Amino acid sequence: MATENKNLSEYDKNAVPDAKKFRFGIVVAEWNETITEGLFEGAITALLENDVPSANIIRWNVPGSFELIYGSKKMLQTQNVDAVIAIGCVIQGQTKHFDFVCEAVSQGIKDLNVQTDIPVIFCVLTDNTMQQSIDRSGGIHGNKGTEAAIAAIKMAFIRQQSS
Ligand code: DLZ
Repeated sequence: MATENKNLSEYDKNAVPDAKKFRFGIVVAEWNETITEGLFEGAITALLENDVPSANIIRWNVPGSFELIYGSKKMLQTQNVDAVIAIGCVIQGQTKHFDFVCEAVSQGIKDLNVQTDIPVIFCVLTDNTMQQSIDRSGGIHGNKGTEAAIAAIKMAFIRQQSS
């Protein structure tokens, strides 16, 4: 059972801050939908288990991982959220598209974190095979959506405490 962080100087990596009053945006890419839905389930379950009211969770869909950048930007600009979770899954194919999408979405999400004051969590799987993605979206290697939700709570807390 995780304890709660009281303030930043007492930071404990195993503690999850009180999340009851935070609002979260979740932006979900529709490409590789079975995987991104698994990641979303992991994320929303973790938020609800940490007492985030369902009314404080806003979900938007975007077509692909490339669009997570714009979707996350508009989410943080318009929805009064404390953190955004960007969920996508890019799987290696026959062309260079994988490299371009991975590079763009990782740099784009990084840029939002640099340029704006609201944390955007990178929950984008970049795998060689579909099986690797299955294993990480509720399979044998857990659920990266769950980890992303905990990261979002921690980052919302850090933002609150440092404002
Ligand atoms: C085009 C494309 C390809 C080939 N592969 C993926 C993928 O594996 N995962 C993903 O999220 N999106 C993919 N896309 C779509 C792009 O992200 C984007 O939606 C289109 O290039 C339109 O901008």
